[in-house]
Amino acid sequence: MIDLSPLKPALNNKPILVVGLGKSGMPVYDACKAAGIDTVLWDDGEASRNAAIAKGARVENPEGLDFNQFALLCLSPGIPLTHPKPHAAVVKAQAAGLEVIGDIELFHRARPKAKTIGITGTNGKSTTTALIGHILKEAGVPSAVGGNIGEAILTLPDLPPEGVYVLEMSSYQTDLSTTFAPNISLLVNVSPDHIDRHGSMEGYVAAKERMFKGGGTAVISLDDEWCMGVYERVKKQAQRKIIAVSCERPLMHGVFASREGVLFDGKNKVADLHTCKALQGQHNWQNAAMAYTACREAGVPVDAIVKGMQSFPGLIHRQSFILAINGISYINDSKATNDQAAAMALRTFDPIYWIAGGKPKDGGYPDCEKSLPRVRHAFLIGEAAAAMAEWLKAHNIAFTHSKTLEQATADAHRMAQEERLDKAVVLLSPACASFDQFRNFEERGDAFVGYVRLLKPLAGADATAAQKGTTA
Ligand code: UMA
Repeated sequence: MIDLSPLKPALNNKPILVVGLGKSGMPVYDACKAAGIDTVLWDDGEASRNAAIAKGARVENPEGLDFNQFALLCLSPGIPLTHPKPHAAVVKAQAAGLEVIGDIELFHRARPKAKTIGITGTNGKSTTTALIGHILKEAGVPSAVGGNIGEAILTLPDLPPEGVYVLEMSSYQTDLSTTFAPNISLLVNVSPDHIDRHGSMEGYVAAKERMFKGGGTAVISLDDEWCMGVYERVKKQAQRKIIAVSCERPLMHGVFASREGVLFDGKNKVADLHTCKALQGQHNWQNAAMAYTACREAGVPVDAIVKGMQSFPGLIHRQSFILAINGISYINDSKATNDQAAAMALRTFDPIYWIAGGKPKDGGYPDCEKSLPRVRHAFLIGEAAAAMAEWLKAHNIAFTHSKTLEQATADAHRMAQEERLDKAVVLLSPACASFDQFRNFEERGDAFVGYVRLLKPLAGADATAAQKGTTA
């Protein structure tokens, strides 16, 4: 746990108001308690409040409180700061002239000299974050990985001075980081997302751009117009060393991953990315190029970076290889809860026995549509199945209405093993949320891995080649 005691002098013996008691809020309470800092807690959910009360915390509805008694408001990232409308506690805090910050800002104020690498972007930031953490670990650099990726920052260990904190940062978290910006900041890509929370695309990009204030290094992709805008503005400010990364055009003074999967640093070839098993597909080559640049800037030797990329096991539930049976790979991409994320998987494999469906999201599947010719057959599950069936019919893609994930796994397995097409995959990449049949995407992915592990090579299959490989 991060030691927050250096914060104490600035608090003037006043308590911190903590609103939101989930994954990031409760560690704020725990770390404050350990440091002898008083807190008053609130959560709009009764169960969360009761859990905090059971831990002995002081829980009070901020509506009835005088905010002048507090040193600051620490808000959880998921709670609206500005849009669609600020949470009532934010309104009261602002009226009382109270700072509103997040847990990452608290960390920074307690450990202002800590070395940090921050990763933001719309897609791929978790993979890039995990990859950087893996490379640093394999290279013997003391490091810890946290932030939006799931480990709240205050739960991370206190690292020695040479240690590096690798932080995935969502736009919600950058919004709440009023003075903090990482030493090395990465912008992987930007496409429309979370507009409801930021009011507009410009608001969303501005939140991400907060990662580049002050000095340090900026690593920015040039492959979309929004990133290009950030690149130009950061360059103009001239406060950070800036390194461009692209997957679309060779860069004399930047890092480039070619369409063929070769990574270049300027003119020098650094690695054949096909040797990095968990980093397949152009979107992963972008992640690899970003991670390579960050680790190089952090002082890791190039050969150690390449070794780290090659041994990276990938993220569970994200295009993660489970096993192969007779050359057919079974891939868990349960994290693909929307069209865009599933489209990335569809672009990566060919031919695909595609397990899709679940609780549908608005907007249909325009991104997946572009890769439909790679789908050999779809196996549909959950609430979205009927609408997906109509959509597939309109594009002449064969499908089976399997209803449940267990049935879909069995159906896809049977067909894939009968046909034994070269490079075929059975892919769970639902393009939908999981809540109609599972608690979350993790539970859905775990269930799929469980069903796949029980599959048997079918009659006539080459049993000697069966079931090789491990879960990533
Ligand atoms: N709550 C209220 N009032 C509200 C809204 C929420 O009281 O109006 C309470 C809820 O009852 C709940 C708590 O706030 O008890 C949840 O807070 P939260 O939504 O900020 O979520 P945490 O559990 O604290 O998890 C957060 C991040 N969640 C969000 O940003 C939504 C996690 O990112 C992150 O892993 C975690 O901190 C640790 O740092 C998740 C996420 O969905 C993965 N991120 C979004 C994304 O990736 O798209 C941004």
